[in-house]
Amino acid sequence: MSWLTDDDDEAYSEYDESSAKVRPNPKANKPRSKNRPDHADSVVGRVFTVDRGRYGVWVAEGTPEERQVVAAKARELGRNQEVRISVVPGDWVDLVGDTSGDEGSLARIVRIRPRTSLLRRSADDTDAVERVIVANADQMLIVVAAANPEPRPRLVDRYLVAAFDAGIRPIVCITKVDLADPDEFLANFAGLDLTVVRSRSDEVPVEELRALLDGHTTVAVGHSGVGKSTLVNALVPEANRATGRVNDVTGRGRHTSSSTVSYKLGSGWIVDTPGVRSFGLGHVDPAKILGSFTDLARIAENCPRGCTHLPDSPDCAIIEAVEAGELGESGRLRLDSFQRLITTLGS
Ligand SMILES: Nc1nc2c(ncn2[C@@H]2O[C@H](COP(=O)(O)OP(=O)(O)OP(=O)(O)O)[C@@H](O)[C@H]2O)c(=O)[nH]1
Ligand SMILES: [Mg+2]
Ligand SMILES: [Zn+2]
Repeated sequence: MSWLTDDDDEAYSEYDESSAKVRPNPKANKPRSKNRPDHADSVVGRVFTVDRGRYGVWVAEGTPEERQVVAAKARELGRNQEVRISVVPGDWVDLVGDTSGDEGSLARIVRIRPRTSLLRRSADDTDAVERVIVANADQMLIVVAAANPEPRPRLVDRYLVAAFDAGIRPIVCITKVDLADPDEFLANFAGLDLTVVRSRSDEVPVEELRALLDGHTTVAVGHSGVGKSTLVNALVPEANRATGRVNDVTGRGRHTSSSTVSYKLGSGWIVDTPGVRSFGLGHVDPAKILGSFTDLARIAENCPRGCTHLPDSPDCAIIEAVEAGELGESGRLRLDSFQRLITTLGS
C-alpha cells in the first residue's frame, strides 16, 4: 500500500490552505536536482493539530527536550507525486529548519512516516469533498447522546463501518444518561460485541475511560452536541476545550469545535473532532466489513461466488448456518448487524 499518495489533499484544503501552494515559484523554470536532500538532520514529531496550513507538532515526547513546534509543509513534500500530500493530526513527520519551538519559530515538514491507519469520510450530500480525519488511530470512541440530540442508530452504523474499514476498534460512549435511559437504543448494537461506556457530565466515568484509552490513540467522533469535548475535558482537564449548548427545540449542537486536536492521555492520545451531520462511506469495500466479523467471514468461504449475504441471497452459507442454529442465539443478531452495516454502504 502506498501511504503517501492519498488523494485527499485538495479535500483537506479547509484546514490546509498553505499560501506556499499558490505562491509563484521563482525557481519553477530551473531544472530540479534529481537527488533531493535526505534531511539527515531532521527530527521526528507527531502532529497534534492542523490549522490553516500550520501544523502543531509534539517533538521529543517524554524527554527533557519535549516541546511543541509550529511547522509548515515543505514545498518539496509530495512534489514528485501526482497528487499533493496532506498532513493530518496523528501523523508522524520529519521536521527540518527551526525546530526549537521558540515563540515565532517555524519548522518544515519534509516527510510523513508510514501510517498504521487512516480514518476518512467520503464526500456526500452534506459535504462535497472527502476528508481525512486522523492518522494512526487504533480506537474510535463513538460518542452518542441518550437524548438531546436524539440518538441515531444509522449514524452509529456509519461510524462502525468506517472503523471496521480502517481497522480501528470501535467503542461506544453513550452520554447524557442523566436525561434518558439508553437501553432501547443500545439494543440496536447487541449483536456486535461492543464495549459500551455510559456517561453523564456530572459523573463522567473517568477511570473506566482511562483504562480503555490508556496506551491507545483514540479518535472521538459523533454528532455535534453529543458531548465529545465535555468528555475530553473530563479526561484531560488542561485541554480546556470549548463546549456548546444544544438547542432545546431542534436538538442541534452548534458545531462548537471547529478543528481536530489530539491531547496526551496517559501513554496514549485522545483526539477531539468537530461534530458532523453525516459520514460518507463511498470509499469503503464491503469485504472489509465482513473481515471484521471473523466468525461470519469463516463461514462465508462456503458462499457462492459474488454472494452479497443479504436476506435474499440464494444459498448464502452464513444465512443457512444462522437458520440451522449453528451460531447460537447471538448468531441471528450478528447477522442482522452485519447485513445492516453492508446495507448502510449502499445508502
Ligand atoms: N445533561 C447533560 N448534558 C451534557 C452531557 N454531556 C455534555 N452535555 C452538554 O451538551 C452540550 C454539548 O457538549 P459538547 O461537549 O460541546 O459537545 P460536542 O460533541 O463537543 O459538540 P461539537 O463540538 O459541536 O461537535 C454542552 O452544553 C454540555 O454541557 C451529559 O452527560 N448530560
Ligand atoms: Mg466539541
Ligand atoms: Zn453469503
